[in-house]
Amino acid sequence: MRNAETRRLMFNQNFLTRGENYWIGMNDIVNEGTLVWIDGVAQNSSNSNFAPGEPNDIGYIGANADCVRLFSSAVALLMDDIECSRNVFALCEKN
Ligand SMILES: [Ca+2]
Ligand SMILES: [Ca+2]
Repeated sequence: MRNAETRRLMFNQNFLTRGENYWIGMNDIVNEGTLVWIDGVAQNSSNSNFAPGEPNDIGYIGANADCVRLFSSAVALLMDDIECSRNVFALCEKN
């Protein structure tokens, strides 16, 4: 999910169901405001694609949004931080 081309292909092929959310292995559980991928790689503008105004540490029911979802908008796959307690699908990537 770090690769923009991969996300573009997935979007074009309607790989994700519109309206569903998918964990992608990025969070700021350890240090609020410092997002890292599950393997320790730091989040930056080239390995992520957040929706406008995100990440904002706000989820569906308020603050402490520490896990990042991927979802299909009308124009692209976008990221947003939401509560880690949400029960959503998960995307796994093989090397
Ligand atoms: Ca957070
Ligand atoms: Ca958010």
